[in-house]
Amino acid sequence: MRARELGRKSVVVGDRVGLVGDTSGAAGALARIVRIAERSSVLRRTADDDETTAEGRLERVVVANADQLVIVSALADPPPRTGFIDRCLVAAYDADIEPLLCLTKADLAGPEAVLGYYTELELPYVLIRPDSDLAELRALLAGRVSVLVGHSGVGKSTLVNRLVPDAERAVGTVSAIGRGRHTSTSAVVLRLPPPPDPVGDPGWIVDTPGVRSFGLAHVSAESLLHGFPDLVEATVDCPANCPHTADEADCALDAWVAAGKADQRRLASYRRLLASRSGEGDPREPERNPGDPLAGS
Ligand SMILES: Nc1nc2c(ncn2[C@@H]2O[C@H](COP(=O)(O)OP(=O)(O)OP(=O)(O)O)[C@@H](O)[C@H]2O)c(=O)[nH]1
Ligand SMILES: [Mg+2]
Repeated sequence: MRARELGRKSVVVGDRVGLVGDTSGAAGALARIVRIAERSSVLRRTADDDETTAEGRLERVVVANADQLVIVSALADPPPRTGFIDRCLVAAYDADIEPLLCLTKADLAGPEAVLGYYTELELPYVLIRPDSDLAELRALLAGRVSVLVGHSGVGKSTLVNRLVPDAERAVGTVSAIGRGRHTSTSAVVLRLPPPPDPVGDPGWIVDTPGVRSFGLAHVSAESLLHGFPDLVEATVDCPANCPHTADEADCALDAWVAAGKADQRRLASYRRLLASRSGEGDPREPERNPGDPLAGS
């Protein structure tokens, strides 16, 4: 229970709290949350990108105190969307949380197209198939609080059930994005089991409900660029206060891409996000990149 003295301060998954009362954890035990510790990180998303709309101002805290954002994308069923992954990267860098790309359903399709898109980024990634060994992933999760985010049906809960054998997270069937049923309806944090030869902290993992898009109204236009470390370096050659939009003739990003130093599709994705923040994007498909490796999907 929350103590009344907390006022309107919300408690979110990942918060470290002070408790009084029966902290035995036994069935029926009752304790009160009297204090919320200062958060080391806060991962937020908004319902929409435009901060001038009510939806854009509706901000949700996904998780507190996460060290790692595990961006879960299926390689097929549902198809990967680099636009969505790019948004998650922006949110991660903005919140100072390290990103890890987790490509699931590697038994159904190869990762080449998605990985090709991120060549210049040196983004850490893991490939998951139903029979894959999870030792590499466990090593990346050790000692940290990691939060899984991704569309509905990409296999977040399936993965959590494999990582934490007694998790018993419900898993669903895949349906069309946006219209689909979301199997998981709330976020939970679970302790990862200790390895056979326990050394150190195995870490914590947060399973979250699938999201259709990752709204970034809370991220300033300036901070958006931090989600594109492959582009950042080019902007030292931009004129002062360059908006980096396609119609800015002197923007140095075009020459950077023309010189082969970054992928044209990444620049296009960045500019789509810029446009989307000012309400010019298509709100129905905010996560779709026309230059997606799986165009037309
Ligand atoms: N072929 C294949 N199917 C998988 C894999 N991982 C998960 N699935 C299937 O994908 C479906 C959806 O999995 P879930 O774990 O419920 O997906 P989720 O991301 O938790 O979905 P939400 O809770 O709605 O956000 C299930 O039918 C899983 O069996 C995989 O690596 N390969
Ligand atoms: Mg789930």
